[in-house]
Amino acid sequence: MMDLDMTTIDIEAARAILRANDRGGYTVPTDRLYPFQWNWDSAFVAMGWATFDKERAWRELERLVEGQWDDGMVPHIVFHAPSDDYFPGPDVWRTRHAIPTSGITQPPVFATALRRVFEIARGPDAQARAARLYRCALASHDWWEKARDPEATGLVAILHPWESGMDNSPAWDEAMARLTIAPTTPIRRRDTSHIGAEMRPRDEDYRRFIALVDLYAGLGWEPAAMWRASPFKLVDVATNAILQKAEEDLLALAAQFGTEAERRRIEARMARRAAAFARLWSEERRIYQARDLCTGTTVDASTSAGLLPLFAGIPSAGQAAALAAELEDWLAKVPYPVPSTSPLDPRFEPKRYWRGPIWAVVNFMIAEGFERYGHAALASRIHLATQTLMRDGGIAEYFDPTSGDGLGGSQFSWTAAIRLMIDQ
Ligand code: 9WN
Repeated sequence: MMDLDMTTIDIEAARAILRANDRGGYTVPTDRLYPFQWNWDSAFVAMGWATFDKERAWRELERLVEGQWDDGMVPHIVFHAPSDDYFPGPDVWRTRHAIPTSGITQPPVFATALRRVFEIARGPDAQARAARLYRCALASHDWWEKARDPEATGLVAILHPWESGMDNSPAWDEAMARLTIAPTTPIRRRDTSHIGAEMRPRDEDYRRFIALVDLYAGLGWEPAAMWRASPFKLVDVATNAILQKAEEDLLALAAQFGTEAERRRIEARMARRAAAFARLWSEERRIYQARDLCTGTTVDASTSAGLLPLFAGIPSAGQAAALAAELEDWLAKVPYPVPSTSPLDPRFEPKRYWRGPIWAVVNFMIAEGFERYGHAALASRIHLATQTLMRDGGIAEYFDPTSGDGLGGSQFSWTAAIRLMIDQ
């Protein structure tokens, strides 16, 4: 257990990071490396702000939806102010939104954040603000259904690894290796001038990331055309689990802000998705795995995404126990939970981004998931490890599960937000 003074210092440090990364109502993930507003970062960050500055929590969500498209998509980046520190910028994305944005999305944590902010940050105008943001969240979930599950399978697909938020996960290796398209945009990486290249995706990954951006920009970012043309169509476990949790939170908000027809629509989607998740379960691997819609095959990679259905209450009690046992096997190999790729997988790399390192936001969702299933000891072990990692390794972007070292960007906003949320 940490002593009280240490805890107070940690909390002050976490709050100071959010204040320092505030750019006027929105929070950058960290200075220089990520100089804009990112979608799922901001959702977590809003929940962090809600623990000590209610007004700022609301503003974070409101500023994110300034970037929402007419069709309901909430983009993965909103470029509120220009910066040369990041590639690819708005000139590469070539979208036509009034405020420049990227043309793809990210895991939809928004409705979960909205519910939490509404519960914590009550105030005179909370009702009206929540009612407006409920409409934005609903439009975004409707977009997911229409644009990313046009065949009504119950599960949505991502069309770019950046949409998963777990950009270079081994789960995307095979699909990315199959890509035959080349980028037309010259690659001018900025990330490796801020962070050691050994901790970032490889140049080959960037060529493929940008090749997909160029392909979709050429299609005017039109969802149906993208769906038809995409050579990368993956049913990501994390995105679907996070969407299912967000639907649960949206449904709770709909009791107050929605219509009967909207509640029925959300419930129907949830029932379809819950049933469809059975297709992602691997009895042999004891984990959920992605599906590649281009090949119709399961992706045999065990990653932390595979544990996230716990967060949405999807597994049976038996499957939850199997997931706990699987995680215990990983933790026999590395001392810190939860590595983003199984340490038993030959593709595990403890320092390279989503191929091994620990991310505090993922830990938070997995711990909440185990808590939901009554695996309280495992849940608190994960929460405590997240706190320890931050205390010893700094409030970093991610952490090495073998050494506990803080890696990537420092003074990182969503890591700070999780520090504040764990303490609640
Ligand atoms: C691309 C901001 C974002 C996170 C993602 C993380 C990383 C961007 C990048 O940083 O992605 O979106 O340039 O590497 O993978 O999850 O939202 O923190």
